[in-house]
Amino acid sequence: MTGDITHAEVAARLRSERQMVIMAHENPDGDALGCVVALALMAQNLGIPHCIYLPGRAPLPAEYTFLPGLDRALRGPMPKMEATTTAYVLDCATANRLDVEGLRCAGACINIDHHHDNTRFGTLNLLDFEAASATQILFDIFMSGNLPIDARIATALYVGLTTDTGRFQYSNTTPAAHRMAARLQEMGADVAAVAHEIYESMALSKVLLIRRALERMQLHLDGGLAVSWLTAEDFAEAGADESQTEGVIDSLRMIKGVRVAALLRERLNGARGEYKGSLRSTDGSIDVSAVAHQRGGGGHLQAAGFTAAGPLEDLLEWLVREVGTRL
Ligand SMILES: [Mn+2]
Repeated sequence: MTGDITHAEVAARLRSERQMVIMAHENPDGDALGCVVALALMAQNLGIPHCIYLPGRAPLPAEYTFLPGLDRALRGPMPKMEATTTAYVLDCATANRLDVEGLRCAGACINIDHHHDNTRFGTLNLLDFEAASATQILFDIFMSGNLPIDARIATALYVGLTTDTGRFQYSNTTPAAHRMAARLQEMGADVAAVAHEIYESMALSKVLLIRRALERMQLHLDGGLAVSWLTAEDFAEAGADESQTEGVIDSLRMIKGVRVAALLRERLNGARGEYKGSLRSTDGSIDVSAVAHQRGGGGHLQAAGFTAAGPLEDLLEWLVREVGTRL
């Protein structure tokens, strides 16, 4: 049975939880990590036993490891849950990459998300497609229940907001997003420190990856599509891991005239020759999640992803064709 739950109802539940497992999607981004940290800190402040679980084993993106508590996150197989445990799944459009059987053991699974293609996999679902980030939904939950947001929680919520809006540049940067940012700053979020940690502390290995991606870049469709790719060898040469790919695509999307940017990267932990594709639409005129859906992926209208088997040449050809029909 799935049902909808309101912000206030989640806030009320939070005050009476006995045990929580707080989780997000595989290859978590700034929003997913901001969510799990903010909710874990709230659980801690409320005195609720809890843990953070992040599926997969790949290292977490280094730019977010300043957030407190991520070093204690459980990785690999999902922790065993009991009927007294509530699973909170954050910023996660589907349960595909989660252990669905393991989730069923929990007393309830609360799905809190803002992806428009969310599959409503929770026993209770709080979906807000207008929210700029999933941390915005958490913020609204905390505010509706008068749950005190301290400086550390404010910082974690701000991390999700600033990364999912592309530093308040994307079209999802609503007045509500700016109002939330202002409130978080008043609550103690250090916006300059966050910007420094996330955007001005880049590992050299990541810079080398970006350099390689730019060297490789191809422009197609009269400059409307910018594509590049990174192989396992590229990662080895740069001394980089998969978690350092986040943000590489931004160097492609910023070029004048580019309406869709695409990056294909070979998976290092998956099957050899399998690629993860990231897609960005710069002006929102093309729904890149529809392109990603063709290969079993998904996401937002302007930011989507998929995983597909190679060969690389076929994937590149398919991308040019698929984007070409939509430009
Ligand atoms: Mn998000």
